[in-house]
Amino acid sequence: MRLTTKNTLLAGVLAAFGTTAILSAPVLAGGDDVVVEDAWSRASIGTNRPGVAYMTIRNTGNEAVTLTSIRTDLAMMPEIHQTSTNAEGVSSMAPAGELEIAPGGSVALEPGGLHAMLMRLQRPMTEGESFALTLIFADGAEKTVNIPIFGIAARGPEN
Ligand SMILES: [Cu+2]
Repeated sequence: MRLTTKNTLLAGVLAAFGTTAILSAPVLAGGDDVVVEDAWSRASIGTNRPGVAYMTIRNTGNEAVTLTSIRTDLAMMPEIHQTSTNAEGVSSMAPAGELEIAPGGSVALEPGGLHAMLMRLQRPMTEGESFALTLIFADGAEKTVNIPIFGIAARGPEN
């Protein structure tokens, strides 16, 4: 009986908003519109040093998406970092903050630039294995990708 009442109420709400409004409502569009390409990472030596992962994150939707954080069982403190090089040629890195990706745009995490820093590794990153990493967007959407682990000297996704 309760279910019937609830369904009747829902039907009323749907009717009130109209079909068009329902169809165009972006329900957690961030995750569905995001495509991740060329994800890769390098093997680590033990767990004392942070790991790193790279990928291209593409927004195929019609609205900007904002990547706010990342999560993985592999590391307790995963974070998007930006590497920059100063006038003296000394490079350093810092948290990149939120990354907005325009409709049809993409952001590349690659050596020397943005990267997923995997701090406080929970286990070594072993060549030939892979791990899951979840991208978390401002609207609450999540996208989990499987990232292959290449050799310790790998330089790109083709390794
Ligand atoms: Cu870093």
